[in-house]
Amino acid sequence: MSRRSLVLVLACVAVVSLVPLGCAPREPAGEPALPAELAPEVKCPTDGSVLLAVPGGEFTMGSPEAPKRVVLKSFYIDRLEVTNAQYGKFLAAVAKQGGGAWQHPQQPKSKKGHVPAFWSNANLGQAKADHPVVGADWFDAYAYAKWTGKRLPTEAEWERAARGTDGRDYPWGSDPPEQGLRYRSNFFGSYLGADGHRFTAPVGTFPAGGSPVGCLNMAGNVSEWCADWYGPLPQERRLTDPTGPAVGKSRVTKGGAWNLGADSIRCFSRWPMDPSGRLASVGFRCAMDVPAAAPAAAAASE
Ligand SMILES: [Ca+2]
Repeated sequence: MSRRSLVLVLACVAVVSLVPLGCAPREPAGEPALPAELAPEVKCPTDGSVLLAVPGGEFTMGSPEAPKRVVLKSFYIDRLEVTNAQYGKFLAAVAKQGGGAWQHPQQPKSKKGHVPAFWSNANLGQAKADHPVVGADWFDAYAYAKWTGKRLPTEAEWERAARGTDGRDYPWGSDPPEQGLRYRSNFFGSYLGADGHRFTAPVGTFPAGGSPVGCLNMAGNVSEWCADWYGPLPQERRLTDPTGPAVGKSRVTKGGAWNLGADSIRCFSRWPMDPSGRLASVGFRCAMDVPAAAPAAAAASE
């Protein structure tokens, strides 16, 4: 290929990558109807995040080689990954009040504060206000969630919110995240940067990559901490509200990231990670239990 042709091809890649995939229809979600008492979404007053209701019931968890039927209670989960702007408010609260009230009991005594790695990095850190926070370790994520009154999702909750009930590979279905030069995810595709993002993307990018319940960026962008210790999934084919092993050395991360390939961002993929590890590819989102008096029911009774 001549140098001129190469330049033309690269120019085309740059132009096509700006075309959104938003017009592509999502596969039928197959979501059960929300119980009447469950508000479809709620807003967290502390960090301003929107949480989506995930109705309780059964779903298919795990790889196609070892699928499990898992029953969960209804819960709420953040629609988006936690951003640098949100995390900055948490750091301000820690600076003002000290972080002790939100600290996990097993947090190492040697740990100093909650400022994430890469916080000053121009591509990844606080300068990118609407990008997902990265470089926060598991204890940072735990403390952030506690500050907001939320918690980290269990691995099962995370996977249910990502892939719906029908065992699909990706949040949007079974199609790969990259079709030609059209992308549904910020991941490491065939053409470097052709998804429009060399590192993280603003949260909410790739609306066509949403999950059946409406969560975005569950495949790619940043891998996400879950509450569970990492271990083999239980032998049983049917599980109810699983919370992972009682003890462990690593915590679970899910969803894959901007620097991982298509296979690694499938919903059932899972990685062990040192809870004190701070990577440029790992962030998180929060979840919460359904309040004892659900907002919709409370509003109706007023
Ligand atoms: Ca993600």
